[in-house]
Amino acid sequence: MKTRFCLLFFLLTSAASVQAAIVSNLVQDPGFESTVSPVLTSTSTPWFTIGEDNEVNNNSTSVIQVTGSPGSGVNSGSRAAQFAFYFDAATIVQNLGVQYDSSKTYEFSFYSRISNLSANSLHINPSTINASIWTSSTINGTYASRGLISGLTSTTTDWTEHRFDIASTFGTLGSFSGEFLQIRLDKPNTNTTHRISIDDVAFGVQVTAVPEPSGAILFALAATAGLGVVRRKRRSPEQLMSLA
Ligand SMILES: [Ca+2]
Repeated sequence: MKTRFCLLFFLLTSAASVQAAIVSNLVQDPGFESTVSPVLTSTSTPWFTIGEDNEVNNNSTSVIQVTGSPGSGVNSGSRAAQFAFYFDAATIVQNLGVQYDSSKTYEFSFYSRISNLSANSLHINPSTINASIWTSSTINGTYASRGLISGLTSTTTDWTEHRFDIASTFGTLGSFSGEFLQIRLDKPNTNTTHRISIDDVAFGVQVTAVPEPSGAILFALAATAGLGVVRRKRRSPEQLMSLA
């Protein structure tokens, strides 16, 4: 019985270990790998900027693509986006082109890292990021904020993952089912201590997969069945003795 209990426990814990996951990322160019727009501007796609210095003339180089190797300059691939100007505040934006469905569970995540400590004594403000979700009744229309997470920090030593369960973090979004989604990553502070890099943005429907029986589980089921046969066979002589 003890062996069977252990196998049953194994089966249950194997099934419970299946995690919810995003099945398809709705973000285009999530890792900023496209070379089409190495400088993000108010008119670049799929990522564009809002609030850059000198954006009126669309020639600000405040938010750029930087190159590097995974784990250092970039989180993955060979490129990342960077808020390169200490003095400037700016926002990286993407219209996802899909409608929010309040019956589904979504997840929003991205990685950030700070670098290049400024030597300028004016650059004293925290190098933080705000993440927000906006919606509009028409695609590429007028978007309104449906929730904001502010003050997200990272370090110079490693890339930091920021991950949000949409329902609990952006509570007001639930009232806007059917509206088109927009995501924003904002450097709200001017005169920050560091440059801030962003990589691997993900936004998608969270699905808890129904597990297929794995090889280990099938083996355990077979082993459980086999033990039953062995026990019955071993019991037979005792039963014969008692009958004698
Ligand atoms: Ca990348």
